[in-house]
Amino acid sequence: MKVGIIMGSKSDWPTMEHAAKMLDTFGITYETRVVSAHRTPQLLAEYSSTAADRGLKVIIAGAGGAAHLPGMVAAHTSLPVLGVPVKSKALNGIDSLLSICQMPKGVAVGTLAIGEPGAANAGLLAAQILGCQQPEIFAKIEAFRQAQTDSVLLNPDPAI
Ligand code: RP5
Repeated sequence: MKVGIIMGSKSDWPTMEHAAKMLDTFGITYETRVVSAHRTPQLLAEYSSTAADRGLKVIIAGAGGAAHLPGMVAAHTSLPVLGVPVKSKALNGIDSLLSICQMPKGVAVGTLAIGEPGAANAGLLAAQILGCQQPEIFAKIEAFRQAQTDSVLLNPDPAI
């Protein structure tokens, strides 16, 4: 596995599966786990502190509400951590977004958009990070982007 996709709860999966689907697009292997910052703090410490030794290159971490998971994972590993703010019921994910993006200086979390687009883009960004070292992944990303461009240019009339 090259990427770890973790989330605070099973209830985050409908959002986080979009990260997995994006990695599938590029043929990148990953593992998926529920790892909660507040319900399973010891598992969080173990998972993130052993991630690099287990061969992971990037961790995608999604959580909602008071979303400490990505920051706590980043505190335990020097691997790049991509945080996905899961949409919460009370505040529509604004709470998740601010919890994840406002990391104090010195420990970085790359924060994506709230919800499904953020999860998909976390998968894409993980692929781009891996693509810096792996030309075959880089080529797939270039093809993916070109296909998006072509689909717009080939159908320029929004009324059709
Ligand atoms: C967070 O609390 C999870 O990431 C999830 O987004 C939210 C709600 O969790 P559940 O109550 O659905 O398990 O820890």
